[in-house]
Amino acid sequence: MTDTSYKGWAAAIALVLTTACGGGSSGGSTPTTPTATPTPTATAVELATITIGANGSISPSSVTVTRGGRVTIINNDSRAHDMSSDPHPEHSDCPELNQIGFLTAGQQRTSGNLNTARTCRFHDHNLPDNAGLKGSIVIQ
Ligand SMILES: [Cu+2]
Repeated sequence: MTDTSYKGWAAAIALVLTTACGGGSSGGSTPTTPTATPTPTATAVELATITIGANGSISPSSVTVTRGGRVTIINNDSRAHDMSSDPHPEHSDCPELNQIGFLTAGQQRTSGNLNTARTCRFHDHNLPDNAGLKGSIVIQ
């Protein structure tokens, strides 16, 4: 009799353990977060604007325009800047940019039409080595 009741007791424990183990419902696959696709390429516009800030540096240093587009440079610095096409001192690369030229404090001017798909670089003719006043215009 003792033998039989022991077996029944063990079976009851085994049943409880099995039930407890089967209860886990976790472990579903964690959804992977899709990687956001950054869009670093600038949108080409017909008229881009570059500002010379009070810190004496241009922002942004690169803009993208459509073919035939133009660029306006606004001088918000407290001193004058002479914005000219590269290379210094010939300014022969993109003569359309030379139409911007000398800007007194607060003044702004727009380039001629940039008709060729290429990249035009410019600088401040009076500060040709100032990296903060060098920029590029991508014509698409
Ligand atoms: Cu120059």
